[in-house]
Amino acid sequence: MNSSDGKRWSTAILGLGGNVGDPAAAMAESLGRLDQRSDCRVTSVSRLYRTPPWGKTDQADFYNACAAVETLLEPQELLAACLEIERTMKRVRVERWGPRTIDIDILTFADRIIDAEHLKVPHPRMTERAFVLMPLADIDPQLSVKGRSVGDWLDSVDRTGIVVANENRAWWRG
Ligand code: A4P
Ligand code: MG
Repeated sequence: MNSSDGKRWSTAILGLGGNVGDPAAAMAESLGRLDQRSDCRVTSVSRLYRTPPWGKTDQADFYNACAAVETLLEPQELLAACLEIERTMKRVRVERWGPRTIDIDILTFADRIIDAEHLKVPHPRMTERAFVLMPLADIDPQLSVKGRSVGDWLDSVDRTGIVVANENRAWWRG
């Protein structure tokens, strides 16, 4: 599939999370904003999960989800679009792995491997994190990441405390 100016559609998978305010609403709004762009379309969204905090554990539970996005953007441009949405959602960054309104990570971008200063794809920590792998398995358990399927990676991580907060995969639609 090509657009008129020769750009190609690629499929990227995003990981979304937050634990301040109303994270589900913030994630829904973020996905809506991406989907409204003419160069992005949200094609598949996972169930919504509530997950215990990973890393820095003395903070509120997170909500997490994943979404597949078809895009004409280059990876760096998609990152810029996600960061712009994060800024718009008034994300306040205080400490690493600390509380956040909305965090959007690019987990994969087609089968590209990117090791730039401000963009690492696949996301370096995604295969250790049940809060990423569980929603990702809703979208594509067969997806190969760093030589193993998402389903295989999921079998190797601790899923303790993670619950489905919304079964309805249209949870993000307004
Ligand atoms: N960056 C590099 N690669 C990427 C990528 N693939 N996608 C750069 C997005 N950004 C990428 O991002 C800081 C910078 O990383 C970006 O500006 C971009 O240039 P950040 O998300 O603020 O990174 P961080 O918080 O310093 O580190 P990290 O490890 O990315 O944090 P995470 O992964 O976002 O983790 N517990 C639960 N249960 N659920 C969560 O969602 N999230 C975090 C934050 C901690 N604990 C959690 C959760
Ligand atoms: Mg991040």
